[in-house]
Amino acid sequence: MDDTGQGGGKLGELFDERWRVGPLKDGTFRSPLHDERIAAILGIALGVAFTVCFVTGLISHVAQNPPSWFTWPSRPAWLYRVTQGVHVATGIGSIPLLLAKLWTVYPNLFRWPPLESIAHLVERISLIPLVAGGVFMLTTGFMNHMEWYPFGFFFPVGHFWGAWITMGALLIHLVAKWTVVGTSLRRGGAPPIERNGLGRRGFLAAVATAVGAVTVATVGQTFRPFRALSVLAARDPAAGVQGVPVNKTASEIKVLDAILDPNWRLRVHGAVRRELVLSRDDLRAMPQHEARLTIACVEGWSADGDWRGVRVRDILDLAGASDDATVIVGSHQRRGLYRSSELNPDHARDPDTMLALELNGEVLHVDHGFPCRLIGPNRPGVFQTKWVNEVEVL
Ligand code: HEM
Ligand SMILES: Nc1nc2c(c(=O)[nH]1)N[C@H]1C(S)=C(S)[C@@H](COP(=O)(O)O)O[C@H]1N2
Ligand SMILES: [Mo]
Repeated sequence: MDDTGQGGGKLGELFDERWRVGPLKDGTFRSPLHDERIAAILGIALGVAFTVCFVTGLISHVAQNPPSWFTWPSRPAWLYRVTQGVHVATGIGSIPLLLAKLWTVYPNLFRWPPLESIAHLVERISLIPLVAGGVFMLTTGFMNHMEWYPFGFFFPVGHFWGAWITMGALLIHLVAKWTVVGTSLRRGGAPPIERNGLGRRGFLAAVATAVGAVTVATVGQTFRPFRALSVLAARDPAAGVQGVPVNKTASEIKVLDAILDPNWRLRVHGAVRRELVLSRDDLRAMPQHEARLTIACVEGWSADGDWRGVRVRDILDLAGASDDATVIVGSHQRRGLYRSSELNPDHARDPDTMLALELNGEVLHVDHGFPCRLIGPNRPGVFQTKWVNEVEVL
């Protein structure tokens, strides 16, 4: 790098030239691609990508853990699908960006002198949470999207706190590098060309191509026009019984006996004027509603289906629940976070929120939640509870 060996600050004088061995020697890193301007351009791209990830990640967080002053709306119906699809796509696209950036700047680890000033020390230390955080976010995010959970912590909690640490370190880094980025972008000049090698433009074009390639090869999991190109995606949004992927099957969750019981009933209770106990025939005898709605899984895939069933609000009216009631929809599943979900009044009263009995013209498959499952607009997939047997009005 052209700023190595300046030796300016006070701390720099503490380092004896005799310690300058191995990669610390001048001229170890010859590629002109270890370049400030490339680092600046990749840094800006990563800053934008991480900010998009952070904002869309926080949206997913408040959709799933709404603070008391906030209600996640049921409209627009496509909102969560888009924010979470963008989150995972931007995150995956950041992987080649981060690798390229780290490669470009790693010779700085061997800068001489290693430290120049207290400000330099602080800036160096802030790189630890930045690099570790960036790598942690992209690896845990990617593993989660691949449905691979080898780590011993609950993914969203680690990923959530990792995001704050990473973004904090990114902010410090941005302040520290602001002037350098400005000058190196203005300086322009002839791009460095290594003899027989890749120039600056070529290198950036290669990185952009890699970002484009991983995006095109994965985004079809949520963006249907790219489905045929989606060779690297964790999910094919059209592969699954009744044309919709299945996350957890009925036999995995061990609900088959309960849902196939001829005496199956749906119980509606809590703050209601009449408790209801409804059979499948009772539900089929109620007015049936149809809507095309999306399963938008938090893990980044999404799929549409034509759903048919009973509106939740019709069930609430039949039971005499109040208009502004919050509702818990429970299932036969015994354990696990996703065995039930909450409907805020907006979702409970939405004309498309229903207990579906059919999917794409067929009786709901056991793996999609037979006899009935919750489906509504703009809900994270984890809240589209399957194998519903209980509606509790709060
Ligand atoms: C390869 C890159 C990434 C992938 C594939 C990815 C994937 C995911 C997934 C699947 C979730 C949903 C978790 C859940 O609710 O179960 C999520 C949530 C989140 N992500 Fe990422 N992510 C990536 C990178 C990032 C980055 C770079 C940031 C921020 C700098 C970030 C911030 C967040 C936040 C704040 C949440 C919400 C966590 C919560 O609900 O508490 N992600 N991400
Ligand atoms: N009872 C129950 N409902 C559940 C789940 C679950 O594990 N248990 N998984 C959820 C998740 S994570 C998603 S993405 C959707 C998937 O629905 P599908 O299998 O019909 O596509 O169901 C949701 N409903
Ligand atoms: Mo999901």
